[in-house]
Amino acid sequence: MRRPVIGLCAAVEDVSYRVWNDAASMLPRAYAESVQRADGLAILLPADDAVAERPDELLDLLDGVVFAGGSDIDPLTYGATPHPSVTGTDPARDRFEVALAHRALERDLPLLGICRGMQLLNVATGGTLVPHLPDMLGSDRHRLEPGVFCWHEVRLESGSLAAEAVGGERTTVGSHHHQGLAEIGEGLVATGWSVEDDVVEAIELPERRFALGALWHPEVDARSRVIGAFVEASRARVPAGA
Ligand SMILES: [Mn+2]
Repeated sequence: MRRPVIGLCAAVEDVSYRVWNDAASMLPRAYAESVQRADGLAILLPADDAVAERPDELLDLLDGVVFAGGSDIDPLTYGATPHPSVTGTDPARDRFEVALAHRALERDLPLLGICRGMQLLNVATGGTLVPHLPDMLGSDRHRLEPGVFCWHEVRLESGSLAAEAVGGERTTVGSHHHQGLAEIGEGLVATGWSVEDDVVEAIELPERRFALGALWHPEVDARSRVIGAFVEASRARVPAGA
């Protein structure tokens, strides 16, 4: 049987490599490598406005889709006003990912949102975001140092997909975010919370076979079972004999 095809939505960032400084479609390699370790076929998906118009053209090729981390979602995407801490937004990426998330949910295609991708899943279902958590918490404990993950405890709802994917009701997670969820999107339920401050860290759609958002980064944690659980749910979509 072939491996499940897992699409990873790419960022566009200014990147320096060898003699070049250029805008690049990119993701940290941990995303692809964690999918490959779970015996999935990882492919990188650059934003594409034609796909935003007709998501089936792309979703027909996939068994699962990952909304990855990256820059903040444009506040205009969810009807909020700009905030000074929100920079580097990419409306084309937002359009592409919101359209893919909508249609993937309609088709019940397995999807996993990580960090920004968790926030994207919330926005795509009509939810809103806290623009800058330190304004609310009085602390930047979910993003202590630029470019370094900090680790904190999360508790998970018993019997939830989040708890099943993690393999327990308590876990330590790699964190690097300054935004959180305000209003929860339609059909979503919160199933994970930061132990220290109750920030919502996991959301899911119970009606779907695998629709999970995590505010943390399972792809950088070799002990995490989350990517493996997602790839297994995607594998179930591969036709027998394919
Ligand atoms: Mn966190």
